[in-house]
Amino acid sequence: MAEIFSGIPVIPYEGPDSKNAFAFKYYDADRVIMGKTMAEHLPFAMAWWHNLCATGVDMFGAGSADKRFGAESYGTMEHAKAKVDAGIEFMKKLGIRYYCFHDVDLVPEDADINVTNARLDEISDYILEKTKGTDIKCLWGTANMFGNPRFMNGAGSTNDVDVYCFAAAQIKKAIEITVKLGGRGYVFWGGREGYETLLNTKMKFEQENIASLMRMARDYGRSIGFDGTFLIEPKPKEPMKHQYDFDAATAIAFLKEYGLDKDFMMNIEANHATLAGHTFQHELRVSRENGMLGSIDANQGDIMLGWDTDCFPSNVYETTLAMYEVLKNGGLPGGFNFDSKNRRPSNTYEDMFHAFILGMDSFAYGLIKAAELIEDGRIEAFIEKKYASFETELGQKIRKGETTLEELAARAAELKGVAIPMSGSQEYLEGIFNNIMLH
Ligand code: XUL
Ligand code: CO
Repeated sequence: MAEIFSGIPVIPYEGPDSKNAFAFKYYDADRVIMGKTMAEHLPFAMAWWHNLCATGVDMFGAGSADKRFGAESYGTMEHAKAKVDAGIEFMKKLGIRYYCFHDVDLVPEDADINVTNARLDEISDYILEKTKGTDIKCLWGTANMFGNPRFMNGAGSTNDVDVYCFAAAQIKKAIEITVKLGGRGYVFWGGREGYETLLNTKMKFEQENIASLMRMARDYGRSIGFDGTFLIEPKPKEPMKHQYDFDAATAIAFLKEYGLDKDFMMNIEANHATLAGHTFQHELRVSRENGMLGSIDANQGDIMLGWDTDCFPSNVYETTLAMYEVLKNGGLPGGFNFDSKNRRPSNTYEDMFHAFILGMDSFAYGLIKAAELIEDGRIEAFIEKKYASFETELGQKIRKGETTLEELAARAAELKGVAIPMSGSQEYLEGIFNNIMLH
């Protein structure tokens, strides 16, 4: 088959001094860090929608990138297959082993769901044929339950039983295709699961219906042999004004309320965290400390803009703190999906590669520095010291829930004066962090 990205080689690792635009400066797949290779630490994935489908269309203008990949026109099965060919060549050249998809990223959606489903069968056969003999697999799949106008009032949260049936049908098919393609996860991103105004909304009712849909998805998935992780991808707003999966804490409380916390984990996206007014690290920490850090949608926002810009990650301070959480989590059952897109004026094939080299190098650098942060030990030693008073007998009684307000009040009475805790020393710690980052 003809090469699509002709002139672009397999991307080698050349190290930080290389000036080659088509080489990794930090991502060295075989380099061992804390007992695992970089490739093992960083199961990167390509998002079908951004990389193979999106042309840069925005509300002000038409697409600027040509993503036909040699097909005659968009919206045909010929084009769907050309995207498979392009995607596999792209992943091979970058050494990426995973991809993520929405059902309608893979094939053009027909007005009749039976036709769409037949196309999904055909394209998944084609993907399997084309990836045979490679180690390329699906990381996770999902159903697009936000694009079609029928989902204008939500999918699981819709007011209309027939629309709810379409959501169920799409989930059923998307889980089947995910299993067929060897997926490790199945994602629910509540694209329109929320509301514009409470003047027309039964909030609890809608949340109960979303939970029922997830429960049915879990039961069906398990019944057809899916033993991977179901994931919720929290996001506070956009497209709806308010979305029910606002952030990790909200999504985790929802899963616990409806008895889904044993089968579901979080898929944390950096730009969704910042939209919720949190740092990426905060969302990862909340998920990790609840035993629910499942996967990552790797991107970053733009601090000057208030929407989901899905920029490729370049901020190595942020990727380092993210990788610190991942290392502390013992890795991820999922991976790192670049839910990131080229800027609209970056419209060439070369730009697609530069974007992934940037993202992969940023996470590789983050991994290197997070390991150094842990091995250095100064910050962790400081945290231990900060909480050391809880190692005393009384501190331990508090930790174990074995004391009373009366006993604690008696101790305060003995102390008489005001107890001042030790300094938080933030600037000292930021200096250590800088020292590690810049050395
Ligand atoms: C939207 C978003 C989605 C999910 C999958 O903000 O992140 O692409 O990752 O539906
Ligand atoms: Co995402």
